[in-house]
Amino acid sequence: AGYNVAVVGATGAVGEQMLKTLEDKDFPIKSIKLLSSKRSAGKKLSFKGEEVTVEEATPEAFEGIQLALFSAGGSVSKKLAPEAVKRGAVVVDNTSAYRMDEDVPLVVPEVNEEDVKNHKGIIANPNCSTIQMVVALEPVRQKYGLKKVIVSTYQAVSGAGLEAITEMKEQSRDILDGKEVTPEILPVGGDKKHYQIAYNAVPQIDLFQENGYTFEEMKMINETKKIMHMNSLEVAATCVRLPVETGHSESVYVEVENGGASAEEFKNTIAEGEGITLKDDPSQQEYPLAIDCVGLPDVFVGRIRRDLDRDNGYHMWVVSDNLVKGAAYNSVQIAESLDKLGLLK
Ligand code: 11C
Repeated sequence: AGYNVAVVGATGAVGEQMLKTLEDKDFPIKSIKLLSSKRSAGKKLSFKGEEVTVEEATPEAFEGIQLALFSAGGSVSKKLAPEAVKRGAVVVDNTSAYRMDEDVPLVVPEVNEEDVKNHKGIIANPNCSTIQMVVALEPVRQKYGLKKVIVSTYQAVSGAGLEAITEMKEQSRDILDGKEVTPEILPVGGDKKHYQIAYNAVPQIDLFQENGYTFEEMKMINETKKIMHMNSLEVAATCVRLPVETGHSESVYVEVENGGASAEEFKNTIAEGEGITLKDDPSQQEYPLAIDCVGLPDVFVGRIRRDLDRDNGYHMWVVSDNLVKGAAYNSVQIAESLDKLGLLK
């Protein structure tokens, strides 16, 4: 028993985690097809101890596929997700291509699992920095109601792909060796200028929009409202890239409808949230660190304080592996929800 599954973008940073998560969670699989660009086709990857040859992603490759997990960039999803759907597959898409489409549910199972029922072939997996934030916000919303969120991020280079990791490592080495560096990828492959990421902090992730916010910032704003079904929620974001390999960190300030809870009560509320591990003990210098969350599926929360001026304001530090809960793990959770609800044919 199990499903015929395709993983598109199998050779990328997220693809690698996708295969690992499917293995770890023992998702019911009858057959697996690993798809990629023509360039990476022919590579061999291991799945459950078997060697699988990566094939080129073409429309015909989706014949007989019931579930397709896409993580090969927006243009690939735009071109091939409809082809997979046409052939009967349900697509879980990890790019920004369809996230804001009205017909496409945008799902974080801890928050809005039921939305998968409204799918018309495609379900979108949110942006990594959005996912970890809404997981942390959900218990707060349930208990106190949400009014306003202000987030500043400290994001890892793996969010920009394997090449960005290599760029950071090579730059670090070159700088220590006293060599000159020539940035070529970060902050954004497709933008006009590139800046050094090693030993630096870069306040640009993705391209600037006309309103002065970057696309990453607008994703955090718009996706949060959509996932939480809260159009009137006030959200502001500033997204910054740091020379961290994996694990996004976020400073989140939240104002709730019903204030007054002590920091201790607020901590207990967070600790009970689904998918959250509270790590918060200043007396022992205990707080979430990016390097400690690598490879783990949880969202880690700490540094919880009540605002000093507003009795409905709280501050927290939210950390998660951007390739795991931020991408692959959440996609596989969506697949599990589809399976559980009998939505995979
Ligand atoms: C980053 N958040 O850290 C981005 C990567 O929309 O799925 C994920 C891009 C996306 O650069």
